Amino acid sequence: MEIGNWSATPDLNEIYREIRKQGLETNLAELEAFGFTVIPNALTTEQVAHFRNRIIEISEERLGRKLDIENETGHSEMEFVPYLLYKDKRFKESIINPKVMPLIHYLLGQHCILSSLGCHLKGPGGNGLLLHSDTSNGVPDPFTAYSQVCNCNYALTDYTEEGGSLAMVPGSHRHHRQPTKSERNLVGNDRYEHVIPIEVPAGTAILWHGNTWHGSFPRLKPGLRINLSNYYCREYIAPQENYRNTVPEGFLDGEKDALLARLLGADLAYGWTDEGPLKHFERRKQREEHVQTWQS
Ligand SMILES: O=C(O)CCC(=O)C(=O)O
Ligand SMILES: [Fe+2]
Repeated sequence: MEIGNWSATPDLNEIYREIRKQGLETNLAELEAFGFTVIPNALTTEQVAHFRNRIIEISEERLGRKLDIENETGHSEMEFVPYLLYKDKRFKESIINPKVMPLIHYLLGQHCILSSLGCHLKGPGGNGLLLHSDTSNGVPDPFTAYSQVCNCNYALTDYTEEGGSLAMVPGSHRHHRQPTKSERNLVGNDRYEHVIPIEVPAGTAILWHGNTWHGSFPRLKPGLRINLSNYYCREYIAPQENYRNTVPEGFLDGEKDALLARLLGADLAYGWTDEGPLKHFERRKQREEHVQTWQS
C-alpha cells in the first residue's frame, strides 16, 4: 500500500517510506518477529578493510604492542576498545549508514542518539561474552515492548562460532527481562539450549532490538575477531560515551552532517541552563528540516 502522511503516525510514515526505499521491509519483519536481523554487504570491502586497519592501529597504540589478525595468541579473551568516533572521520560512515539507519529510526524514533562506538576485540580463550540484554544500566523488569536501545554490530572479520561470533537467542526480545544466571552460558554442559551462532562474512551488519538476548562465543583458534559496535539509544537515555559537548571543531560538515549532529546530541531537548528550554526546542525544529532534506 502507499504510505500517506497520516496524522495518527506522523513519525512512522517517513521512517517506513525510508525502510521501503532502502529495500529493508523483510529485515523489518525479521526484527519484529525474532528481535534481530542480518543485513549482508552493509559495508563495502573497502570500508571493512579501512575500519579494521584503523581499529588494529588504535588498539596497538592502546595496548602498546603489535597485533596479528590471523595468528594472534597473546591477546586473550576480549577487550572493549572505546570511543572510536573521533579517531577517524570515516567512522561517520558507519554511524549514518543508510542501509541500517531507517531500521534504527524505526526501533528508537527519529530523535535517537549514538550511545557509543567501540570494538569488542577478541582473541583466543575464555568463556565468551555471556548472554545478556543491552537494556541495562538500571532499567527494571519488565522491559518495555518497544526498544529503548539498539545495537548495530558490523562484522569486520568473518564470523564463525569457532572464531568467536555473535550469539543470539531468537524471539528473546519478548521475554522483557535479562536472562537468569542459568540462561547465560554459551559453552559446556550449561550452554543455553536456544542460543544460535551468527555466522556471516565480514561486511555484514547484525541489528537487534534492545531486549534481545545475545553475547559472543569464545574464540577457539589463534587470530582476532573484530567487530564495530554501533550502539544507539532513545533521546531520554544517558549515552555511554560523551559526544554532546566534545565534538571537535571541523568534525561536522554543516548541513551535510545534520543527521550526524542530531545523533551526537546537538538537539537534545533537556539539559538547559540559564537560557531555559525554548532555545533547545527551536534548534531541534530547525534541524528537523535539514534532516528531512538529507533523507529525500
Ligand atoms: O561480542 C560481540 O560482538 C557482542 C557485543 C555485545 O554484546 C554488544 O555490543 O552489546
Ligand atoms: Fe550486548
